[in-house]
Amino acid sequence: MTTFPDGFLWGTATAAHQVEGGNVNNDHWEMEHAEHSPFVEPSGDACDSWHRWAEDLDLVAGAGLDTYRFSLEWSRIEPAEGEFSRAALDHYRRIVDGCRDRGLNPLVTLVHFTMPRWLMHDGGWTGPKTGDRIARFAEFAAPALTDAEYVATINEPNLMAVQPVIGAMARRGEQITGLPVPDQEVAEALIGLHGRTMEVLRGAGSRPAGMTLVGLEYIDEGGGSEPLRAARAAMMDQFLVAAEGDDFVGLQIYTAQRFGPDGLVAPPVDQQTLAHGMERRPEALGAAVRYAAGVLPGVPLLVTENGIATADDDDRIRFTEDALRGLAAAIADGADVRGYVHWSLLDNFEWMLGYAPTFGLVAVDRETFARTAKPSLAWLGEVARRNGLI
Ligand code: IFM
Repeated sequence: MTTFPDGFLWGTATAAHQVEGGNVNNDHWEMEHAEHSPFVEPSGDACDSWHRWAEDLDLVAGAGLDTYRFSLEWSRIEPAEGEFSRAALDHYRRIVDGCRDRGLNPLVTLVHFTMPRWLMHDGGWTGPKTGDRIARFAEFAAPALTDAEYVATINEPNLMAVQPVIGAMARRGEQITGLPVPDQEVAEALIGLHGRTMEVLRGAGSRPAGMTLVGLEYIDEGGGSEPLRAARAAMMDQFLVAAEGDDFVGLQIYTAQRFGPDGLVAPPVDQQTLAHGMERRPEALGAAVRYAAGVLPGVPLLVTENGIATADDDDRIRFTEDALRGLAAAIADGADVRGYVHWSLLDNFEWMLGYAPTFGLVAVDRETFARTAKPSLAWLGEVARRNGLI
């Protein structure tokens, strides 16, 4: 039996725009409906979790997991600049309470990619007023989060800083074979916003707070050490260093990047997951955790996402088991990891790719929103109950 540390958290995650439905007032809704939108379909009703969140929590707790990660939707809480909705914030407070009532530790993310439309049209993430605005939002939201187990400020700022680069490449018709390096101006802006949010949360006596980052395994295929080092410095190191004084760092790990002398090398075709195009690489979890633990030896780590987009649930179990073995080995070698949160609870809206990639432990009927647990949900619940792998 491979065991995990006592008190290790086991959970699963969602994010507001991907599951709630009807988030008509954020930037993504607007982009989904723009002429020549890069989104293959709009989010629409998503999984209707705005109404069905209690059923979602029942599924998590019923399986034997003890942690649920979800996010607030800023555009519902502050629909117009400076105009706050107590009713919307109460909705999220009820989810926090609903977690605790079921024995679940709530892990709450303040911003998971989306911003209100008014912010998109007045500066966005790099705008001069965005620091004050995110601080004001965090200040309003903080009282609803006093019973959270952990609070995350911004989800994957390192990936958010890559998105404008991908957008520009797509517009130039360039082929995208892997993640390009982040736009440095956006990276610095997001690190600054994280810092402002942390100040507010600390001032409000918040629960342990930090940011969640995309983590990758970096593989040198031969002669690739220099481009590898530069890419990792831009994508990981600058963000990890910025998290040095935080209470935790969340890591969201799916895949690897391979480098040769000329930079990124495409993954072997037979190793790409069917629905998502990322390399199927369960080893990435242990490798990326080891790297982060080496850079930030004093900061507790949480795996806040890990998973695979596949229609083959047996493969989801195989992938997750292999990934967890790598995680257990990293912990045995000294990485201070406090929990594992699987992405995702539900088959949900996978951003520009729409509903085709299925990351969920639970299937969702697109007409009725009926939830059907897949075998992987019970499997992960068993792992959680045992706190280990046989
Ligand atoms: O669906 C996303 C999530 O919103 C952020 N992390 C990666 C997931 C899978 O692509």
